[in-house]
Amino acid sequence: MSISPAALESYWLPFTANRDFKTNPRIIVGASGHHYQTDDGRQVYDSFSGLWTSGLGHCHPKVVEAVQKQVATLDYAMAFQASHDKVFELADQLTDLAPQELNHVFFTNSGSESVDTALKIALAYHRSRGEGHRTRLIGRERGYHGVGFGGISVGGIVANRKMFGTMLAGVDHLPHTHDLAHNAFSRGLPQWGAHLADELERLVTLHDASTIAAVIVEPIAGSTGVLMPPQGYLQRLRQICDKHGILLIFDEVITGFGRTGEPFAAQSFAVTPDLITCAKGLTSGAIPMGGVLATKEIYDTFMTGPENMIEFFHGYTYSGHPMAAAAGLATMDVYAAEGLLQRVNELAPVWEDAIHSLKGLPHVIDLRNYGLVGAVELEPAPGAPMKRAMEVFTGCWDEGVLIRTTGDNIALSPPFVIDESQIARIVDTIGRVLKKTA
Ligand code: PXG
Repeated sequence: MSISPAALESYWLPFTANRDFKTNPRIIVGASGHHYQTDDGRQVYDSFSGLWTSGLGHCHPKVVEAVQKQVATLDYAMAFQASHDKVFELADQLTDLAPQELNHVFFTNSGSESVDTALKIALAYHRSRGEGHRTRLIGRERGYHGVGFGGISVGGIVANRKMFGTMLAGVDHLPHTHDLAHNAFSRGLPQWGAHLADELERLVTLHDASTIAAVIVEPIAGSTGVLMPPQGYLQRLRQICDKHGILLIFDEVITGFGRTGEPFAAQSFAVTPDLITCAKGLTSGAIPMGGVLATKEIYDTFMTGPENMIEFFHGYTYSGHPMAAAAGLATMDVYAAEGLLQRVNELAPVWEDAIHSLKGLPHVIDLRNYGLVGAVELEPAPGAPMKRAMEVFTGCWDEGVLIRTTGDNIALSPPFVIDESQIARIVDTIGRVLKKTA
């Protein structure tokens, strides 16, 4: 190991069992393509593309070159009342990729900032239209929308919420859509559950539409264990939002940029929200960056009042940072030049078969897939939730494959450049480790 135990102490790791990690650290010292290099000289296959980030694989030469060039040309540009050339180009490319109606973008530095920005846009939009009484935000159980106070308020993962007081007032939640009794082992989108969107009508009846600003959901819920939307569910949410003048926000921080075989899941599922949050794949993880895509209707609503006045009192020092913009432009180039969306669509059936080949292995109670996203749900060990999944995680790490676990779910999101033999390797490794898991 390259770092002494004492030298591990100062760093407080995010979303990590710090004491456990520090007794058995997993230290990554390099990356290239599909693999991480560890400090003990091993190559580990990255079957999670960073944290859903690195669809191009790691250290793509075009992204590396663009960032190196940018830092030597313009390291930072004042972001308020001034800007720089690259970010306009990126905004154009991004809005070209997005559903046609979403033709403006506000840049942030992360998914959490994108979510809080989108919630603020929704509230301010209604207020600008004289509907300042629409202040209520609706999230969903098991939703993950980052860690800002807005994001945890609309989020629905109890561990992320319970320590942090009352959070935002006036938030309610839809039920989640995960139901093993009806949908276990579904391939692609499950058939049962579209009616769960009707719970929004119940919330409208309870609170009155005039109090509700927006509904936010992940098209595919990622962090909570990879939950696919039931067929027709998102369409139904859209219809109910339209009926009641409620904005629909898709949090596409993990689904954005090709994971579902289209630039955005909104396009894969043919449902157009009013706002889309994104991050991660926007720069293939190389430089932190997020964004909120908004419709012209929303943008234009802000563009009123005296022209010398700031229209939206919100933004970050690093909004549209030059290096992030350069990384984003290079990433967009590579998506197009290497036909990566096409590749996701070609690989998706192979991926689906590979994931579902794990059926029947010990502890496996569900398998889920869509595009290049996969999940294996395990029966929790009696009285010890998460233990089994962690055992599989460390077993796979020892065998040279990095997977991600959340609760007793294994989540997989390999790089788009994966090939069939590497898909087989991931699944074979998980299968072998599962057979050894108590
Ligand atoms: N929204 C969604 C839907 C996300 O998945 C965020 C917001 C927050 O993004 P930032 O950049 O602030 O972390 C996320 C982040 C996992 C995993 O294992 C998922 C995320 C982050 C880390 C791990 O599924 N998603």
